[in-house]
Amino acid sequence: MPTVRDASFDLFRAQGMTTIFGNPGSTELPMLADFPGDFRYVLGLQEAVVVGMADGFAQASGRPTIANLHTAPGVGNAMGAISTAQANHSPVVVTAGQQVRAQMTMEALLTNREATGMVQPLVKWAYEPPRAEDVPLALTRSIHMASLPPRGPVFVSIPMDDWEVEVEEGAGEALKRGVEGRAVASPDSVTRLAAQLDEASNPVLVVGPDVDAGGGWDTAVALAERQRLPVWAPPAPGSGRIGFPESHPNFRGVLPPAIGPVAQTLEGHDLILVAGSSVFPYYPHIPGPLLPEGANLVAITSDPDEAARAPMGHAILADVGLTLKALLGAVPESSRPAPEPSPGPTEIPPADPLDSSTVHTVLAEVFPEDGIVVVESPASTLALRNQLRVSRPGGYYVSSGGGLGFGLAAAVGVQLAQPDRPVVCVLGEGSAQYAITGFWSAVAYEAPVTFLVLHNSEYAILKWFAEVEEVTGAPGLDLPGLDVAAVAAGYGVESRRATGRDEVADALARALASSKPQLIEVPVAPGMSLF
Ligand SMILES: Cc1ncc(C[n+]2csc(CCOP(=O)(O)OP(=O)(O)O)c2C)c(N)n1
Repeated sequence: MPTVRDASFDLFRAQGMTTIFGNPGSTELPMLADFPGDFRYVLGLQEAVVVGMADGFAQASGRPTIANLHTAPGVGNAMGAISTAQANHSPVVVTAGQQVRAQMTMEALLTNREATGMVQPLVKWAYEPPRAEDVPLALTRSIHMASLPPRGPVFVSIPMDDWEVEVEEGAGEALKRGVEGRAVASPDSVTRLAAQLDEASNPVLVVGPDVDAGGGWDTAVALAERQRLPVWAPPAPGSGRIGFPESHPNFRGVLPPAIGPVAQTLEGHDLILVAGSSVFPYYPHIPGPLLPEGANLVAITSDPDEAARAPMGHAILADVGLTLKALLGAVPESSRPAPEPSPGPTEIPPADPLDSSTVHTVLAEVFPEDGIVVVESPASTLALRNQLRVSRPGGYYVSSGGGLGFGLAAAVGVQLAQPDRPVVCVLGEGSAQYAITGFWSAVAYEAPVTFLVLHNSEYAILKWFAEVEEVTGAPGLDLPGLDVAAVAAGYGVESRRATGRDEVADALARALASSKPQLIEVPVAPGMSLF
């Protein structure tokens, strides 16, 4: 009979999971023995980076992706990144080594004493198989759990002496299984929603990250056009992908991230249709009415938790892309007047020294049509959205959970999953530190990411929050003396500093044309950039 290792790698192969992200320790080496030639192992130098790269790869490939970690301390290092993968609805299959079964009860060195409990709230399913023979079935189950809606990370702990054990007869059957989970809303609810939409006098559409993840981009555009809907993106900090072209004339902008301001922004609309977003990823607590006076809200989501926890409105639990398609087929061409054309990017007056908004106008000029931007630049995310107007599916990734350390690592994973699309990773110099070793993986695996680091020598967003929260005298908000270009060069990334518009434009164009990772660090004025 095949060993657990052979059966598991056959499973990974059958599921198209031949790229494995990992950081190995002694407890993982037995899994990696005689590593098959048709697999690619992508080494991350710290576990948070391993999971961040796997998250980016999983989202950009649309496929479940393995992140193999080192027993308790390795899983511990990765917890923030696993929580981000959960917020991102990213199907990351986290596996970790464990002490041999004979030494677990005596808790020999490197035993993860409560492997499943450790990650429990951050994953859809956490498991340590009771017998070695069960490992391949546990991995099969974990892959299906990660891939079924709502997608998300799972965890399997595998004792290191399991890999050589032979599986039982018939074990192969389970490994061949497929599981499908995209379910459209019932015909009744589609008909009701279609009538509600068509009869509304001033409806509006809010298009969230799961529209992109679920392949609903074109349908959302067609629905907005047929029903003459103005379109908003959900609040930026909790919304990891863009589901609607931001250069489209119907696109109005990004909703503000607080209760009162959202209702104010949507004032005058009688129906708010939300697709593929939680309702809503608010952050600062600015109280107010949840909805404008007299408005109804209907949300389509594939996440039962999102559906249940919303503080207002009605929710339809179903595949977002398929349900939008059914809705599109059920509504007529509307005779409402077309929404006011989008105001387009805000004009930015020349700034010396450069500010982040100006840098984003330069980025917009050189950004390739099929480019992908991965963003972790908290004080300039809105300016980037305003200037860049991302308008291709799979073109934008940001951490949905608000945790830093995603951007740099995810950009490497996204680039490995999409080798033919240019990837630009925009980082604050503070954010870059949370996944700094990702530079090494970009070089080692020849991921030609263009890293654009906006260096303002501070945690600008936290200074802004301090004002909102009326906090004065907080320490730890300044970042003097960092040199990201020098650190990246130490990892082998070709790095330069650029000041002035033309120098930045030239450096970006050269980096985008390069087949190697490149970094451009730009000193920018402190403070928030909103446009
Ligand atoms: C894991 C984690 N730790 C801390 C924070 C808090 N935090 C949010 S934004 C921020 C500052 C980021 O600084 P930088 O990347 O330089 O961006 P800027 O605010 O200057 O645009 C920090 C520390 C966080 N979001 N996640």
